[in-house]
Amino acid sequence: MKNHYWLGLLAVCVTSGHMEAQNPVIRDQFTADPTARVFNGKMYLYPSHDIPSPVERLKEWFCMGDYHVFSSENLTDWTDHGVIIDQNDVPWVQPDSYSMWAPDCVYKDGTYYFYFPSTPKGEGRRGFAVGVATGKHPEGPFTPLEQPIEGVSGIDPCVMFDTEGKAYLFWSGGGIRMARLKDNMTELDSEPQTVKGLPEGFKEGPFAFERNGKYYLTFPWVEDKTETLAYAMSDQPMGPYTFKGKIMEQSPTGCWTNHHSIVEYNGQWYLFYHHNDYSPEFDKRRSTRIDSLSFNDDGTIRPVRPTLRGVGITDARKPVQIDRYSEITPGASIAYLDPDHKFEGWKTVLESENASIRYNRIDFGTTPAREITVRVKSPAGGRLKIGLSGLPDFTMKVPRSDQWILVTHPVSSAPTGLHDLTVSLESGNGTELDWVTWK
Ligand code: FUB
Repeated sequence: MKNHYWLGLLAVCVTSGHMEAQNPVIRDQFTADPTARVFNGKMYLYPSHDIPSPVERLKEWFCMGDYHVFSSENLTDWTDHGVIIDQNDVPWVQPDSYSMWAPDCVYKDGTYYFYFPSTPKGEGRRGFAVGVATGKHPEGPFTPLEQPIEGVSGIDPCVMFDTEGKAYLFWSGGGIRMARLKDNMTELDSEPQTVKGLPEGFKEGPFAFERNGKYYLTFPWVEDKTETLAYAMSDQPMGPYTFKGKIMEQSPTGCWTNHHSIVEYNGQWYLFYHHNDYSPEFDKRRSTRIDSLSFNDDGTIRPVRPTLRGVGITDARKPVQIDRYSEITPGASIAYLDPDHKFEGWKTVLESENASIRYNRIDFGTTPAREITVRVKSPAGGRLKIGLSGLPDFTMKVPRSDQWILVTHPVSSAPTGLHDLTVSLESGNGTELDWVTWK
């Protein structure tokens, strides 16, 4: 996005806190441990906020000092509502402890309850407590309670409601723990207990939910080297739970953590999870991804394959970042536009003839598109074949250039509606593509 026109567009988007995205979905900051919740017909995202550590002791560890909340109506365009809680505004949190780990947020009787772990104040205090902040709107403002929840020692709080509307708190700390919550949502209503029936091996990040009268307890689980996402099911909110298997395998790139939430929105279930897309060299700087999730007839969860394309429909009139591909062939690859500034995003590299990349679900609307523009760099010059599903392919010439240039070509098929795009290299080995758009 180095071209001035698009830099201008980006500046408008960023100043209004507005981002459009595939995976990762938030593209201007790190967003780990994504808890997604639907409130008032909108998707809200409550992640933790990884930052490069300003303090020496956390240079090689997790470092988070505040929480932002994001919202979206289409899972493609996201609004950043800014900071909702800062560590130094919470009375019980040790100042500058930078341990605002995975949060949750739920609604009950007119109030939004935001749950978060952190390091409690006190000389030599170790470990985590879980606090609550309350607000009248999902995007805040939230007011933190004076003290953390008594009896909870650990991280990764998650609240589940049963079919009667009773709330349960799950968290991790020496296994996965749970207790009933009182109606005030801020105190335990039962002795904490460790959830039984889960597999051996490290587990954290519980996310529990109810669907069709069945209770699901899902959690990151180290089966081999790094965290998979796994789950157990029960007919009762407090168990006994029966282990059912994995939802997502460990990452082949070695990112040690995964952390997730599962939510239904407009009739489709989604898995929110994280990966270190913008920080491949250090896995404590993570970013939120979303992929679709579905269930078998018996209620078990179908495994989810992580994708870059993610979910949602992309507007043909905006830059379509085809490096977030649906499918890629040998000879095509992706790379950072600028390895020193990874938030600038990625490019597609078409190394050899016939290499191609496909990007699904582009919306051309009802007004036929008349021309395509490609941001491209082709040291050898060459030809691209452009295919839109259901329409005839055409080729466009790309002039020789060592710099990024915009190349525009007429589109005689006048696309409207939804199409999948395939871009293939006819000639010009080493041609690079940033994005594609239509007018
Ligand atoms: O983000 C810090 C910790 O990493 C979370 O609390 C864990 O679940 C893991 O994702």
